[in-house]
Amino acid sequence: MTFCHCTELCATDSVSLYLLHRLNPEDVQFSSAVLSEEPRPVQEEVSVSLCLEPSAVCTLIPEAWRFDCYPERGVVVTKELCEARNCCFIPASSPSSAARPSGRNGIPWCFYPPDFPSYSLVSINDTSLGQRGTLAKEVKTYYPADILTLEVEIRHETDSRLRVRITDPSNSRFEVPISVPTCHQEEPFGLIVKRSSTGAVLLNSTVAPLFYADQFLQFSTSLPSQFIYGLGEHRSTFLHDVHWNTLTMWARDVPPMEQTNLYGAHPFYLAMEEGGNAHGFFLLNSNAMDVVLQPAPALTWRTIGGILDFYVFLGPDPGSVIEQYVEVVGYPAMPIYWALGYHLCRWGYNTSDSAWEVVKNMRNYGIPQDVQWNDIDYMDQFMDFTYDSSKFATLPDMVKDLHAHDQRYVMILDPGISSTQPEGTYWPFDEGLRRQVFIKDAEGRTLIGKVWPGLTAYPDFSDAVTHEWWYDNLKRFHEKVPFDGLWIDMNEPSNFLDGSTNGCPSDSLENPPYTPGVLGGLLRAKTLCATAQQKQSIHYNMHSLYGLMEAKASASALKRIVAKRPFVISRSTFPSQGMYSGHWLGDNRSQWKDLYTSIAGMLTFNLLGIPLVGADICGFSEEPEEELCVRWTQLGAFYPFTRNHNPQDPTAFSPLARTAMKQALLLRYSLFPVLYTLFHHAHVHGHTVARPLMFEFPKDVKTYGIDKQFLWGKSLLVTPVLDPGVDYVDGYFPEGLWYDYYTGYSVRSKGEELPLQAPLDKINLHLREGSVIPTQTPNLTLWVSSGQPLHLISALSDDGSATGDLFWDDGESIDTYETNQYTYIIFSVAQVLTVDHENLPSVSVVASFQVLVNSQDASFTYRENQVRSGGQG
Ligand code: MIG
Repeated sequence: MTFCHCTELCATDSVSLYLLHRLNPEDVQFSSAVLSEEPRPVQEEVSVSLCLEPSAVCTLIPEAWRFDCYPERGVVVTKELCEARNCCFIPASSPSSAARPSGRNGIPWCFYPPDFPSYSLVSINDTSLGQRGTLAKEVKTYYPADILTLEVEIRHETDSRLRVRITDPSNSRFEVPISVPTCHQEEPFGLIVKRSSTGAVLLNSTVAPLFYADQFLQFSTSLPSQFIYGLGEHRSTFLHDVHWNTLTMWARDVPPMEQTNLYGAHPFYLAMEEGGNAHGFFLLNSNAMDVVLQPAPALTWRTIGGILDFYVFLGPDPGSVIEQYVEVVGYPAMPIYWALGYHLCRWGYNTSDSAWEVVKNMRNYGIPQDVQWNDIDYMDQFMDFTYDSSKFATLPDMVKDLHAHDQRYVMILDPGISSTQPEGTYWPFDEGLRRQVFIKDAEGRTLIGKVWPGLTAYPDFSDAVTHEWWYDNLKRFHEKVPFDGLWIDMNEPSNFLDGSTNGCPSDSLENPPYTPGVLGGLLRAKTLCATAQQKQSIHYNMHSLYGLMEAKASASALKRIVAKRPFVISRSTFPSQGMYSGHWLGDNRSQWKDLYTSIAGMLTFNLLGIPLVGADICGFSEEPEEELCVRWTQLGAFYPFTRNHNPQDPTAFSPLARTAMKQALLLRYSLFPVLYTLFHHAHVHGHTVARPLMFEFPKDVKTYGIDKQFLWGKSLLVTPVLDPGVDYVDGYFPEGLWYDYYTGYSVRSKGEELPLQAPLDKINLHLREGSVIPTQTPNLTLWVSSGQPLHLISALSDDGSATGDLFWDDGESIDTYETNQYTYIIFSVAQVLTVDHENLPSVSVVASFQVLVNSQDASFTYRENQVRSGGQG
């Protein structure tokens, strides 16, 4: 359909087809095609003048509504260049944007006029689930291989999920090879999705032209608010800044910094609407892309390949949006129980004995530890599936000792396989060559890059043959070192060279007409050539899927080897990753700022269906101050995945600091039943584990930007200290009754910030009214502590009631929920006023337990007359 904002005055050939579909009877009305009633504020004016002077039209477009016509970087965009694209050129008013003739973040000087050519809807037919139509455009734009005819398919897949696919009917294009619920083709443009109950416009693509050239696909939409979340992986606040903020996606090995594409790519956002409703948007596309946020508010997807295939999730509350998203990309795996314990890691133990020493010290000090890790220094010359037989001679003994103490061992693996060992001496490479598992260059030779072991080949995890080879390697190594889990690093994939030892060809894949704002300016920067060949497609399309596919191979191999739930932690991630692995937030620094940003990172990954996530506790690079490391261990005790990866472990600090860290970890261990149950709900329902406050209080706008506090599930509020030298912290308490976890004292909040005492040995924790949580006496490992008796803590609401639940199983068998090998208990507590035989009134508490054991009912009720109300009871 044409991009035309004026139905009346110049709607000559533009289709005024206005389709209305009931998506959800109550909720949403959806229309495709040109619609001109509400879209954008300036509409009236624009449409009037459109039929007048073209340059006058340009001046009528408010700066916030300019859509960038010249996103190319490194070009000084002049009036001439801009007008050659038939776009409007007006230098921006604010001085701060003067720096940008072509920069990535600022008000565009060169922007689309309202009549810029776009697609018209030339036909549309009903299908069983929606419509299918044809889009056509008359003029080609300046991007090569512009596709003039497109097919669009709109499917109302469920009551809460709309899917739109726009494809090229005459050529098949790359599609992301992950299994999403099956659907067929095409998409629309000129799309408006409106929530009927409120009138909120969730999506309106008529605000800018649609592009669909071979290597330049662009789609813009207005947003109903400035409250946008998700769009990983980036270092930012939890709430994204919409003031000309470009978020680039292309998996990249780099220490997290703002405005930079990081390890993973997640083209999904959650948006809040007025009144507390929420919806989500997922673009199923793995190519390098920019997502541009601008203050209109509006958002532009700009990708350089694949198709436009997107989903709209209608919520209507934030938690439901995530459930609906996770239903499409895949539910996160239920972690093995010890995944939720404390993990200790370090790059540079240098010997197995020194790693072992730390384990023993931890035990001596009574500090909980479930898992010991090793980084690349365990390997022989950094080669996968080997260990240094002198410095790490005692590694097998250490692993044996860990197992004897109910502890586990995890080691790192990098994808790069050394390619320079004498033939016959390094099975992984020899065998890999034989089975042809490695990624090839454009000419079909094994592509060689450089990583820790020196020159390396890269396994192609998009090929099933490679999965089998990976399994064989793991199995052979497991016979020497019986590891329990895997840490997969460098899987962007990272390369110390750009492309390969032979460089890369020069063609339109390596130098696309438009390159998103990737760090280094080239797709091949610190990774493989875009032209490299993988089984399922060229690396240009597959790049950001590398970590996902390696995780999938690793999880399935591990499952076969240990016959338990596989534990894998991956650096690079893509949608559906949660099915195979967790994630750590990469190479942070030992700085207070990194402590703070870790919360946003953790919450974002919970939105992305990868709840098993945490940052390197105490920071990865630099030496932490003791105080920082204490505060970090306290916050880290509430990361769903808790790993210290710093030269300093808890035993390295003063007795005071050590004790504070120990307390924090014991607290986590005592809450294991709560955490484990939350993971069950993530696995079965797609719930978040670490949860933003706004998920529970979506009508309270004050919660929308909170990223210094968070919840576990619906009821445990965590308020960490994030600043040096303080013994108090301000925390926001949404309206209601909150109980101090340690004292049981309650505060009633009207929805306000309250000061809390926070000496060095305390992390503030509050229990929301109406909740019951199960706890256990902690011990040095989760194996032991999970065998302890259960306690219930009830935080009664005003009417004396509270509820909670517990999921329990053997902690490690595969698919216990799916095969009914579990117990699930719902606790409910009610205060009942009774009158005894002497007519004396008394209050008793009745607790009922709805119990399911292996799907059999085993419920019972319990009455007690003397129960403290509030706090621990
Ligand atoms: O080039 O294995 O993010 O956690 O310690 C650096 C060494 C490679 C990067 C990982 C980090 C790990 C380090 N690795």
